Amino acid sequence: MTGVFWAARALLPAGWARAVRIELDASGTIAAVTPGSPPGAARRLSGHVVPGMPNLHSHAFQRAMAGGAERRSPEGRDSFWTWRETMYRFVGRFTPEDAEAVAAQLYVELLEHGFTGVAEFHYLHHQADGTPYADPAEMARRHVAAARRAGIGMTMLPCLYRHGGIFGKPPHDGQRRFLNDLDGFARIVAGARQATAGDAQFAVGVAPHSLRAVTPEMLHAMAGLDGPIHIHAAEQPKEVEECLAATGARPVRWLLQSMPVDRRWCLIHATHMDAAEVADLARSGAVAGLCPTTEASLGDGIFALPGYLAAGGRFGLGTDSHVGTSPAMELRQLETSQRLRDHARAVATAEQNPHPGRTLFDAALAGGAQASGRPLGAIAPGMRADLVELDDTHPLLLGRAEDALLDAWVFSGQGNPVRTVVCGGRVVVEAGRHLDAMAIRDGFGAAMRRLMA
Ligand code: NGQ
Ligand code: ZN
Repeated sequence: MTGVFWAARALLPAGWARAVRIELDASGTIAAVTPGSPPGAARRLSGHVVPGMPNLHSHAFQRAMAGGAERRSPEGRDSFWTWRETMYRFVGRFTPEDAEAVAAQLYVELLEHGFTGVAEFHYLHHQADGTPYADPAEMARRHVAAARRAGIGMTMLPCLYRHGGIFGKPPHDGQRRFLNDLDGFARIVAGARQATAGDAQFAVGVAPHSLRAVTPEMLHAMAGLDGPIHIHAAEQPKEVEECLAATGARPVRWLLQSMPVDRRWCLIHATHMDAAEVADLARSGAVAGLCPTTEASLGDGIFALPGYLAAGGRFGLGTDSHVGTSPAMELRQLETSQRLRDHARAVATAEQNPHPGRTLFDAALAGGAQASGRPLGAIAPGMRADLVELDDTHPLLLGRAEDALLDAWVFSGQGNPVRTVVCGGRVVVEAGRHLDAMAIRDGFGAAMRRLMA
């Protein structure tokens, strides 16, 4: 893997720099970064190079549903909960081959848009009738294989799903493929660790699905395991009501007061918080895992970004159900939903950071890296060599540079100005196309024909 890249401009931790030489070690980690260097024999990236964005929340199989679950149901009154029923019917169809093919296509699309890592919140564990596969980690391994094929970095988060409502309600029939006790869950974690051992492109963490799916005892046990810990929290008003009725506290408040929530934790969505929860989640050092296009698609609500940022809160981006697959689109949705609610502009800015594109991009890199539990999110020695070159001759970006170019990428147009993507030192996207895009798309096409048959 040892190699050298040269960037005409690169976004470094200290800011934009010119003529930057980036040297890698054999494992695909950055060894040295030297601005003001001649290109020499290095591979030249003549555009603006930014750190690859970590994607902190994915259910890869849902890529096969994206755009296909928009129809009104006969009863009307469609919601997150009716979408979930559709998802439960669809999830029954996936074979391991389908799951791998769909995940590989998703990971290609993420790379082509500038995501270079994915935290896979993985709960599609068992056969359609709920029986574990001969290898209980079969499905986890399929996702690891898809990540290797596409060349994206991964934080594999095996998910514990045990119940169908807070705390200990019986599971729903559509949840059969997800269910484990702590022992079954431990076998899947062990399989995921074995499949990824010694590979710097991977990390393993844990994911209690939500307060609807595990008990406080299970949460305590999982908090004692290694790696990042991710949980869905307070996405829908109904969850807040049920948690209040069961515990007397709102979900984010319950987590903050009952669990050792700190930098290891990532609360996915955290949409419905009161002002005190916003401030206290920010103070905890945990990451809010925001999935703006999915949250919009599912009618979840709008995250309390101004108060959260003012309190020093950390966030990262997930694409969750994959109706969007681009970091720029997620950031646009995040900022513009604040504008719609507050009748304001340039929300995620400060006097010393007047560009929302840059402010949001920096914050999402830092939060995404923290929640991924891998050395990501900066072009600096010791970090993975995850580089995204933006083509500054693309019509979307022409005439813009540096922070203003990030604003243009995030806030205008539909085109994709990502030209080259390097992930863990390997060039995976060239001239805007993933190098294995055609073969992976063929596999995805075959899987879609089976799934829709
Ligand atoms: C999921 N997705 O686990 O895929 C969930 C739906 C649930 C989102 N929350 C299922 N966006 O939360 O029960
Ligand atoms: Zn999710």
